[in-house]
Amino acid sequence: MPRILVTGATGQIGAELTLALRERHGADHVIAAGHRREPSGNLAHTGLYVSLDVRDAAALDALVPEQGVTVIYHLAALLSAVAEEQPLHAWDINMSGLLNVLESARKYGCQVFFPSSIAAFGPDTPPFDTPQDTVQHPSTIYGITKVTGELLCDYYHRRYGVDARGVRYPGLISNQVLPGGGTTDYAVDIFYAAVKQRHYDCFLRAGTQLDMMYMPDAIQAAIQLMETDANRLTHRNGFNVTAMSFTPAQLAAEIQRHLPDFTIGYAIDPLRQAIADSWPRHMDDSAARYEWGWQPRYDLAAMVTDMLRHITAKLRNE
Ligand code: AKB
Repeated sequence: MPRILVTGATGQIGAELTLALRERHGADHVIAAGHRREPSGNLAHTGLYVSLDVRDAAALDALVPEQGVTVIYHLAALLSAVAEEQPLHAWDINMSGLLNVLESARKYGCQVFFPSSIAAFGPDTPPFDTPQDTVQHPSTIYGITKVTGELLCDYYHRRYGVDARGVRYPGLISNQVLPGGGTTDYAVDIFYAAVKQRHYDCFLRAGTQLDMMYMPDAIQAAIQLMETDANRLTHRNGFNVTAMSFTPAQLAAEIQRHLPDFTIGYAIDPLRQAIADSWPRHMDDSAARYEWGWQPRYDLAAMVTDMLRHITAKLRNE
């Protein structure tokens, strides 16, 4: 039975991934580690929670053997827009954190999951059907930490045999934990505004097309990749994965099918627009489909139906 540590467990992916892993392996086998946000709800009540700053190598090095950790899902990181406002801080959290995790994994023989992002690509990358292996050259500090992270994970595998694996996530949409400081956050914010006010002012232009994914698929991708027989993998890190690709205008139109009086306006944030403009429009994820059977369950219509159902219920109970 694996003994799993999830860093960034109070964040957008971490909170749901921790609960999914606890369901799968038993609550006692999954340790949640967070730093900036306090755990709440089921996360706080179902298993062990530790406060951990991933930049603290000594604390991580003590925790891993003490708890007999065999697998680390390393999710603690700053997202794109907030990273652009504090580049040095973003480099520190995103890179020192990953290096510390890889070092502990090397010393104690752990498997590692590292989430990269569409941000690992840049303006020189082919924007449509973006190949698995292509020019990356990201123009944001967040993207630079992601591409460096992919390379570091590959290096630790080649040099030390660390079983490090990862995907390039698109924008993630969750009905539970809110994202913080990302460029794709509009695709979550819009649902709360639609249910509460029937209007949303989007910070990206109407036609900004980006890859997206509903959180249950994102959780499934991480677990499925980590459990795949290593012999099937040609790549290990930075697998392109996507489930849908849409613009704010297309998302608004799909919401209007459920809420006909919903309207959208545009109040462009130049920082986030510039970041979005540097990312691909639609990735080719055939390598993930071929090597480990990646198959998303939610398309735009299914995601919008499920999000509206959950957000409506959540706001009614508040
Ligand atoms: C962000 O917008 O920063 C993230 C991402 C695409 O990595 N959601």
